[in-house]
Amino acid sequence: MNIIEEWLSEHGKLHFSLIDPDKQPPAEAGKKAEKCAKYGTNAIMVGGTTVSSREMVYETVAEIKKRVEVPVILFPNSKEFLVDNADYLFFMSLLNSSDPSYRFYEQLEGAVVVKKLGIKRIPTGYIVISTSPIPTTVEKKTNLDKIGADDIEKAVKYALYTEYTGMHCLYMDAGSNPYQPIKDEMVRAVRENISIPLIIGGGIRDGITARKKIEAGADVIVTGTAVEENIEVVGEIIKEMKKV
Ligand code: 1GP
Repeated sequence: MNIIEEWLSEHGKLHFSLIDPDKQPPAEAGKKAEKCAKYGTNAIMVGGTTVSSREMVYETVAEIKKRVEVPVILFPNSKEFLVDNADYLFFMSLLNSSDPSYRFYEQLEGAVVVKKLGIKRIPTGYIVISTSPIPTTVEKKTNLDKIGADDIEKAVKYALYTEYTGMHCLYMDAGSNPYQPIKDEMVRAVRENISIPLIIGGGIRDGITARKKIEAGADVIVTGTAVEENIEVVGEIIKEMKKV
C-alpha cells in the first residue's frame, strides 16, 4: 500500500486543505491550517502556481507544523521552492503539459534536490482539466494538451497512462477558482478505469459539490480558495463528505 492508500484505509475518504504561501504571512497560514485541522482535514498542502520564494515556503511550513499534527505535503510548482521541513512531497508531472519542462525536465533536475533534502515522495500524475471559458492561472502559465470539461475519453486515456506508469495517485485539477469544478461524469468514468487513489480539486466550494465528487468515485477532495476566502466552508465540506 502506498501512503495515500494507507491514509484511505485508516480514515476513509480524505480532505486536503491547500494553502498558498504567497497569499498570507506564515503565522496566518499556521492559524488557517489549525482551523482546517479542527474541522477534520487530513493533510495540509502547501504550494500554488505562483509561489515565488523558497523562504516563504519554508516559514509557512514551519508555522503550520507548529500548530497541526496532520501531515504537510508540498505541492510544488518548481524545483526552486522545495524545502526539507514538510512531511511529504507530491513528486508530480503535469502530464498534459505540452511543455516538456513541466512534464519532465523540472522533475529531472528536482530529483537531485529531493535526494539531498531527503523528503518523502508521493509519485503523482497531475492533469489539468479546462473547465472555464477564461483560463485559470495554471492554464495561463503552461501550454496544455487541452482536456475540455466534457472530454471524458481523453481524461480516461491520461488516467490509464498515470496508473500504468506506476504513479501512486492521480490528481485531477480544474485549477484554482475555476468557473466550474470537474464534472461528476468525468470523475465517474476515470474511477471506473483506474484503481489508484483519485484526487479531485479546483472549484469545490460547498459541501454538496464535494459529496457528489466522492459519490462519483473521488478518494480525496482538495480545497484551496475556500481555505483562503471562506474557511467555514471547509467544515461544511468535510461534514458532507462523511455522509457518503
Ligand atoms: C488548485 O485544486 C486546487 O490547484 C484548489 O482549487 O482553489 O478552486 O479550491 P480551488
